Amino acid sequence: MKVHQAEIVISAVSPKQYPESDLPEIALAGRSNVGKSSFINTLINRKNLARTSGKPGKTQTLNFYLIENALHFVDVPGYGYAKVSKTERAKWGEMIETYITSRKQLKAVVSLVDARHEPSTEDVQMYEFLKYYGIPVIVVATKIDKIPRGKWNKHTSVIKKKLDFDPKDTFILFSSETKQGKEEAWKAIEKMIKEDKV
Ligand SMILES: Nc1nc2c(ncn2[C@@H]2O[C@H](COP(=O)(O)OP(=O)(O)OP(=O)(O)O)[C@@H](O)[C@H]2O)c(=O)[nH]1
Ligand SMILES: [Mg+2]
Repeated sequence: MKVHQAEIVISAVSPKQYPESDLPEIALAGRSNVGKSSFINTLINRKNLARTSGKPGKTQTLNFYLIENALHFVDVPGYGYAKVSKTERAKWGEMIETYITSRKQLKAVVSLVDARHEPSTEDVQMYEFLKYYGIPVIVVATKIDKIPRGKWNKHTSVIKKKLDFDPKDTFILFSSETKQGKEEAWKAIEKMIKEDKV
């Protein structure tokens, strides 16, 4: 998709704040600091529309971005951020769970993992959660620019094995630095948002 127009629509916490729109939605999930906001910015050719930060925990609400009047990207706060209280973590869980299990427009979740490391317990739980609810998943391994090319296959198999990756899902090596995987990601997303429109 060639993106010319992209804007933030709303930062939502509860369902009544979700945009009233039937447009398909693609949500981003992943550990704090893994590169969710950077992924959105890369796909829409913007530097910092989805706010990014070296500090984890930047994104705190469900941020809906309208893209080309064709879809919403939903930037979701990251998990695994240590400096978060139990109460906040519970609120986070409820916010994500409500959104993922109730939003009819949700076509797929882009589940981001850090390409450098074996997926964390929370990464595995997130993937299992999405599979349990039958949500199509696009697994994106970020920061691939930090791994030498000769090790890409090894890292791919470590990630797939730990996640018990379903071969029906899409797996993409990605970098918001080099833009590697950008076209592949758009292709996967476009397929998901078109699938039931035929
Ligand atoms: N080298 C490299 N750095 C990246 C990449 N993607 C993100 N980063 C950096 O990682 C940091 C976190 O990126 P964000 O996009 O803010 O991460 P996030 O997942 O949105 O984080 P939260 O909003 O805290 O959940 C920033 O300093 C980014 O510049 C990548 O592909 N390669
Ligand atoms: Mg973010």
